[in-house]
Amino acid sequence: MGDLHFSDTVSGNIADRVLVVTIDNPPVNATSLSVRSGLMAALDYAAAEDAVRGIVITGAGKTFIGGADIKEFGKPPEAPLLPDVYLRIEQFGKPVVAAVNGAALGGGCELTLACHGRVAASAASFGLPEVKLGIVPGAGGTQRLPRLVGFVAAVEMIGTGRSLKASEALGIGLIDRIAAEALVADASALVDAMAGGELRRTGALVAKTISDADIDAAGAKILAKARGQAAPVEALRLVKAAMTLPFADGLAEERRTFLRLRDSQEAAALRHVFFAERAAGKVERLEKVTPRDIRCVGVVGTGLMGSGIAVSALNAGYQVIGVEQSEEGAAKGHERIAGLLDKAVQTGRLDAAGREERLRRLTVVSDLNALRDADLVIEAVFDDFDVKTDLFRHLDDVVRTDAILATNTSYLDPDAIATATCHPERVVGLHFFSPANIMRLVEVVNCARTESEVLVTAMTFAKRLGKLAIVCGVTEGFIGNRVFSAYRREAELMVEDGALPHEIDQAMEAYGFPMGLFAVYDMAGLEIAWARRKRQAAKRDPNARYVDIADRLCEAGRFGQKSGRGWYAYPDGKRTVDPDVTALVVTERTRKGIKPRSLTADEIMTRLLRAMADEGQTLLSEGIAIRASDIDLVMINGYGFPAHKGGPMFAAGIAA
Ligand code: T1G
Repeated sequence: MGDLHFSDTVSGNIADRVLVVTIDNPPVNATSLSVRSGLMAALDYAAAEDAVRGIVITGAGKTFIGGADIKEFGKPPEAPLLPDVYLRIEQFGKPVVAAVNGAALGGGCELTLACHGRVAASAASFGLPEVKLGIVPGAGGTQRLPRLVGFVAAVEMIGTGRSLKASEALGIGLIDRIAAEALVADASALVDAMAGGELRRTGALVAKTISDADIDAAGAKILAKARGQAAPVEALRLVKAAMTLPFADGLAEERRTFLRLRDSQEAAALRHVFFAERAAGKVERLEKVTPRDIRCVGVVGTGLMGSGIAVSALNAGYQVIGVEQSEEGAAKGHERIAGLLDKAVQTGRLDAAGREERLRRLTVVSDLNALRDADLVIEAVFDDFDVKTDLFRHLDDVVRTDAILATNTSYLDPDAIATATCHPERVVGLHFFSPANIMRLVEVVNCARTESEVLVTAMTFAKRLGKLAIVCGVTEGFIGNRVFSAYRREAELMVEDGALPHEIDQAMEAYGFPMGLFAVYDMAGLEIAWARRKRQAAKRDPNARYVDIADRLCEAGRFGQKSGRGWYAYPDGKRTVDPDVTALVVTERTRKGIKPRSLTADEIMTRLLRAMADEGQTLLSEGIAIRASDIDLVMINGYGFPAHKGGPMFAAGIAA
């Protein structure tokens, strides 16, 4: 804290005639009321003191400002309002420079835009993530950013919510410089350089004109991804307005839009998702358990799943040992992993040096004994009970006593796999989604005998991979596949009842799913599920309603997209409704004596959502899922449920 006290969260001190204002409002220096009023008090002070030549604003801790306080969104705003504070900064008679020490997000980024100069630490980042919360920037961001960096870069940032590193921010002219050594000293030097001169006020700048074609092209990219959400569309409209409207009118329009969106269902849903993600990592009785140190990760099986897991672990900085059954298999596994890294280089997500460095941390061998030094071994071999139990028994003999064994099984019982070992307490499930290096979701399966420390270590590991880790109890298919099975069943029942597959898909896509269920089936292939159904046929309840249509499709050799036909036909690769499938559906309905009745898109979605929420309730009552919001996150991140609808439990009013 500095010598000068402006509010509970804002303090200042004077060095070389510059007032250095520090915002200290843990955890992320959100611009809550005491920050806003503290900034106003600091401006009052600096205006009155002749000895003060200018102001530097910085943040305490690792964040500069994480934005407006999202927890305050439901409450009536209290003056001074953020846009007014920023307008005052912009119009201030002495130079105000932001010394950006960490993430400057939302209202934090907007504060920097209102300043006369911006200096950043190399670890700083800049973003306007409001669209991810279903809103638009509400403190001048949509009007100031295009004036500073131009239309295209502004639309890209505001329309997607993507953050930029300091170096990228410098590249587009968002900041003046990256601090060489001492951030605050550098920012103070900029104040000195500006003092007495004409100040560069962002609101007074004129955005560089660009052609209508360029405007349309940049806008089209945003609209293509909006999938029915209002916020990106409004963001685009506001940034366009900045090119034509006077600054004050643009600000007023931004404010109106911000307030309207803030109270929308879409914003409530996305706020729910934001807090759900923060809650997900927390397991009450485990808060005080310290995770084990993991450095070396073994991955047994380097096929599609294993190679993705290996790449994730390499990206997170781990030593990785892949194991295959033969020399030849090991060589292929190495090739697959290197191939995934190559792809990352081609798409610009990784540079050549990063690729080399990762490959130096990788070995792929054909000998399980290589895992004697591993801290964690993840098996990603064929999903067969005997194969997995055999492997775990072997591993038991090879690995250190404190090493953790994780299974990536999707459908087998991990408790039974654990029981096959001498130390079931060190067995845990890590259920990755394919492709594992891309998909964010990991279900961390807490088996009957998993030790707390093992569970916490697995959660911490998944988070270090950059994944969203959701704790889940043991059940067939875990959270995601249980809910998926429930709504898949409902969808197939609806096909019998009167809706055609493409009508269900259209209803889901209109709701916000990137793809309907039957299109997804065709993409994934129908034969694996068919084989499973045949295996389980004997166990099926003969009195339960069973829909045969998928079986009929498979019997007719319609295995989905790769065989050119499935629930749809694919002439020239394009998904089209197939009259043969419609005929097959009609035959099945007649055979069962069902009198079809057509279903509206609303009815379809109501039934699908109810099936999901009911299964979610069952998972909660069985203790498989800890909280309703975890189920929402699984469906959003693993199954394409639209985030802006909050997840099936939120949509049903179960998770507030
Ligand atoms: N408001 C309230 N709480 C917040 C918060 C915020 N903006 N940001 C984070 N938290 C809480 C979070 O719930 C957690 O709490 C703790 O801080 C640590 O978060 C007018 C309309 C800043 C990069 O969308 O991206 O500005 O669980 O675990 O990994 O236009 O938090 O410990 O109780 O994520 O170090 C726009 C959201 C707001 C930024 C830090 N801002 N935050 O990451 O910690 S809208 C955002 C983040 C706006 C203006 C408008 C990250 C972070 P708890 P964490 P982290």
